[in-house]
Amino acid sequence: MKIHDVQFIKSAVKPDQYPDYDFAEIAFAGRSNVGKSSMINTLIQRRDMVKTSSKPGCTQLINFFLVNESLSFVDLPGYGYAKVSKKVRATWQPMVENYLAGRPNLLGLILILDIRRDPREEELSLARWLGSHNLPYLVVLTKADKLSKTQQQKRVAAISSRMDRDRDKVIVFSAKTRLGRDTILDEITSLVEWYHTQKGETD
Ligand SMILES: Nc1nc2c(ncn2[C@@H]2O[C@H](COP(=O)(O)OP(=O)(O)OP(=O)(O)O)[C@@H](O)[C@H]2O)c(=O)[nH]1
Ligand SMILES: [Mg+2]
Repeated sequence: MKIHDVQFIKSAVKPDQYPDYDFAEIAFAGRSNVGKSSMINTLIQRRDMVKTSSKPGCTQLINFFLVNESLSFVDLPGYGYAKVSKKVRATWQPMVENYLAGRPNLLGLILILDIRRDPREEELSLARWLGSHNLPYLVVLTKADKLSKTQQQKRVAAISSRMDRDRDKVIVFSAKTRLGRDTILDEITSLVEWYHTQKGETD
């Protein structure tokens, strides 16, 4: 897939604020500060289309972007950031869960982990939830530039086994070197093609 056009559509906290379109949608989820927003910037090749920060808790709303006027990317707020107040955390979880459960055009998720860290309960339970709702997801291990090639392969083996995933469904990525960018875009393209086939059959 070649990306030639990206527009920021809007931010939302609840379903009646989501954009009223049914373009195939891909959401980016993961722990706070893991690099979700940076990954979207790398995929769309805009250094700062999506706001990023070295401080966790940067993205606090659900942000919708329209790619090539036909594909929607959604940057989700991160979970598991201990320093935000209980009140803020209590609004995040339903915000993301409502989105995942209530967005009919959501095709799949990019579940992002820091390649150096083991998945924790949040990632494992999100993966189980996606599985039980038949929502496809791709596991992407980011910040790979922090490790050597050998260390990367060791982490792929450990994390894919922990998450009970085929190794070839776990992608190594770096926003810094763009490693893995084309693979992620290819996977997204396959998902979108599958979505249009399905839609074509029911429309
Ligand atoms: N070395 C390295 N740093 C990265 C990479 N991806 C992101 N970062 C850095 O990690 C920090 C967090 O990146 P963000 O993209 O803002 O993370 P996020 O997951 O969107 O964070 P929240 O919006 O707070 O949930 C920033 O300082 C980025 O520069 C990467 O692949 N390699
Ligand atoms: Mg962010």
